[in-house]
Formats: sequence, structure tokens, C-alpha cells
Amino acid sequence: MKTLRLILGDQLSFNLPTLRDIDPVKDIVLMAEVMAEVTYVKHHKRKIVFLFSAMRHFAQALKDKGLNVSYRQLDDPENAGSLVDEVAAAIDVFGPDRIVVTAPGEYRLAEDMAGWQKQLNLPVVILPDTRFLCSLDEFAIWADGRKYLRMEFFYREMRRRYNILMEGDVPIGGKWNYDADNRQPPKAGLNIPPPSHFSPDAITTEVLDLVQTKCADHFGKLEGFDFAVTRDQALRVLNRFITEKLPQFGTYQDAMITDEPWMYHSHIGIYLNAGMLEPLEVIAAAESAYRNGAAPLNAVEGFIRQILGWREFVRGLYWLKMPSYAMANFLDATRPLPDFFWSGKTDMKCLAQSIQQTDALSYAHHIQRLMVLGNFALLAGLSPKEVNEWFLIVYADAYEWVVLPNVSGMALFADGGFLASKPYAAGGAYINRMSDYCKGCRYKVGEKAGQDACPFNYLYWNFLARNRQKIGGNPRLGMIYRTYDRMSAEKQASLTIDADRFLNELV
Ligand code: DLZ
Ligand code: SF4
Repeated sequence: MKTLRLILGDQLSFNLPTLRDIDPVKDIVLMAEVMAEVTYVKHHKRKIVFLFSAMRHFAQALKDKGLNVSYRQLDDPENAGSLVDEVAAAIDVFGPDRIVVTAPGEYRLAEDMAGWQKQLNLPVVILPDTRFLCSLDEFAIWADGRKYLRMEFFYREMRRRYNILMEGDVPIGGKWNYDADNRQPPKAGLNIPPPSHFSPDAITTEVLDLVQTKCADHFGKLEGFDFAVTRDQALRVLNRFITEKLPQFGTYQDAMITDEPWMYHSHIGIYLNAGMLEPLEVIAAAESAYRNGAAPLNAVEGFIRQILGWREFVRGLYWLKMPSYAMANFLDATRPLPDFFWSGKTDMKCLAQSIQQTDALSYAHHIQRLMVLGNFALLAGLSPKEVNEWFLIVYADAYEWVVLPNVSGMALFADGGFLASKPYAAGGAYINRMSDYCKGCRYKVGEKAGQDACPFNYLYWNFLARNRQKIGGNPRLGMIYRTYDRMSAEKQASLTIDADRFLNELV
């Protein structure tokens, strides 16, 4: 049987189910750069360059293994514009008996694909994506009957199941979670190792030109593009992280320093989510660093939790709850995204730093995303739909399966607490503790009211007051509401005046 095997841009794995049982003589692998995927949201230019260059390198690696690969470039005059139309065109050329593809990571495309068999009048076999450590069925069984889903319990089961950082039945060190040791503010004189850097080769250079021309109106900068674009390079990023940064990763994972975008973070999410690295090999590398005495437990456990726990958890939750999860708006937040999310032009230095770095690198670390950008979006009542779209566009590691639970569930409390036990709202004091941003800001983080006060301060209280009906009964917010209630009526009124003034001026 002659099979046409479609590989998507975030499926760049040699052990992809699509490639299993391939007949190197008869079968054809199809990969296609298409405008429909480039523009369903207008992805950051750097993200597109990364994916296209990685796709082209992967196609070459498959050819080197002796497979027949049909690769469609974006600038090919015959380009059909969408994945399904590219498959149709390949059917005309190669005359396969069937199509095989691994299930896509996004609901949008899965829905579309479900209609392909009828549309193309040919069998379309959609294989489950086995590149995750918890299958969707297993996750559904775990979630069954639970009113709320909490990552911590899921993570413990995954630790047991894969025997990661375990001593028999108990977690190494006696605790499952060492985050209490992982919240150190930045300190002066940290010697942060530089990130891995890969100069563009001929393929990447060609893609850079292509994206500059075809996606000129997309957000983001291309200067200094240096991401890994092959599996070997991605492995080098991983290995350098393990030896140079992992030992300090835990302690400073929440810290933010002006003009230090990478800190001690691994920067491997983009490679994991595109299929170039596998979760278990990443986890094994971190665990052996602990067992060899090269990295402390708080760092290794915290890092492994992100991959074995959080990443698997959000993916499972996404598929469990789609399509309704995309509509969730528990707090009825409707404010449009302010323009400065695109320009970076705001006097709030924490936001400006996070957005400008996102523009330059298509990257920001989890606290910049959650506690600066996400926190602002929560407090200002920005529309979950618009905030989700922004995150999906701007980050090179972003696909809807990872963005939606993180943004709607974690940052915006838009699912009403299905994922998070309370809204992650914070005032300026948190950002001041975890960064050096406030020193260079035109606002004063110590001031609570008035034109010069840090907007996070009055927006925080205004958020709690505004949403009291919906979240006032949350036991984890009880103490905070009691503090609010002890404020004088004038103080409460002045918080509302400041917040209204600020929010009305947002454009
Ligand atoms: C993100 C992306 C982009 C920008 N371009 C392509 C493309 O041209 N061809 C392709 O096969 N995949 C692309 N992707 C990744 C897909 O959008 C991704 O596979 C789906 O969103 C499912 O996760
Ligand atoms: Fe951000 Fe407020 Fe600090 Fe300025 S003072 S950097 S707005 S937290």
C-alpha cells in the first residue's frame, strides 16, 4: 500500500508515529510551509523562521535516511496555501492509497482534519501523538470525577509511574515539591552564563529572507536570530543548560533582572514543543545531574516538575476541556488588549522590559509571562480571547494546547478555578521583590495611591473589590479581603478613583 505521510511543523521527531512502519520505497513524506498556518494568528517572525528552518533541516535529515520527502516551500508558486490543499495536491502527484498523520496539537486543526477523509475521498489515518508521557485517555481517567484539577496530585502520580526522583515509594529527600527554596530574588553580581548561540546557516539565511518579505507586517524582530534548528543543536542547548545553568535554576527561577532575558532558564520549551527534544530524555538528563551531585534537588525537582508535571497536565486538560475552554470568561473580562502589548511603549518598566524582550527574542520566562504580563491582564480585566491570542502569537514555544490552560486557567482565572486554586493576583511589591525593574520605573512601587503610585498597587485592590461577588468566597483570599475591609471608606474610594483613571486612559 502506498502511503502519503504528512508531518506538521511541530512534529519534528524521528520517532513520530507517522513514520512508524514507513516503506522507504513506496511511501512519501509530505511537509509543507503554508500561509494558513502562518496567519491563523500572525505568529512572531522569529517563531516562523525557527519552525521553517527546523522543518527544512528535518526534511533534509529524513532524505539523508533514504526516505522520499516532498517539501513545499512557502514561496513555491504552486503552493496551495493550506495543509489540506497541499495534501490534495500531493494526492494528484503521487496517487497514494491512504494518508497517515499524527494527531495535531491544536483543536482547530484536529477539527479540520476530521473532515479530510470525506473531503479528499481517501482513507485518512490519524494516529495518537505518543510523544507525551501521559496519553489523553490516561489523563481523562485520572481527571474523571474530580471537580477541580490540581497539577500537584497529577505530578505525584507521574513521578511514581515513571520512577523519577524516587526512592522506592517515597520521593527523594522526603518532599514532592521544593518550590519553597525556589523563590529567591535576584542578587547583585550573579554571573549568568550566556545562552547557546547558533549562527544562521544557508538554510536559515534563506528562511530569514523569506519571512522578512512574506511576513513583514507580523510582530517581532529577526535581528540576531540564533535558535537551534536541528536536533543536534537542540541537544547541545539541553546539555549546556544541564551543566551551566541547572545548578542555579531553582534558586533564581522566579527572578527577573533588567536586560537579562535568559537568566538560568533552559530555553528548551521551543524545542520540546516542536518535537526536536523528547520529554523523557530531558528529564533523565536533569535527574542524572542530581544523582551525580552536579545539581541540587530543589533545582532538579523544580525543573522536572515543569516537564513531567505541568507540561503534561496542561496538555491533558486542554484536550479534556476543548472546545468550551476557549470560551471561558468566568470574570467577564472584556477590556481590549492595550496597544503597548505590541509597541512595548509604556512607562511601566516591568511591562516594557517583558514586552520589548518578547519583541526581540520571542521569549520571556514564566514569571515575566505569569506575574508581570498575565498579572497585569488579570488586574486590568483584559479579554481572555485577546490575551490568549497575544501569547499564541508572540512566543516561539506557543501552541494553543499550552497557551490556553496557562493563560485562561493560570493567569486569568477565566475557568473559575478549574486549574488554579485562586487568582494569581499580585501588587507591585511582588514584582519589586523578584526584580530590579522598579528602580528604573517612573512609577513608585512604594506608593499606593495617586498619579505616581505603581498601577499594580491600586489595580490589585480594585480587582479584588470589582470581582468580590465571584471570588470573595475563595478561602485562600479570605485574609486579603479582611485587609481590604479594614481600610477606611476614603481609602477604598481613592483606590477606585486611581484604578478608573488608569483604566480609562488605557488604549
Ligand atoms: C506554527 C506553524 C507555522 C507558523 N507554520 C506551519 C506550516 O507552514 N506548516 C506546518 O505544517 N505547520 C506549521 N506550524 C505548526 C502548526 O500550526 C501546528 O502543527 C498546529 O498548530 C498543531 O499544533
Ligand atoms: Fe512595574 Fe510598578 Fe515596579 Fe513600575 S513600579 S516596574 S509598574 S511593579
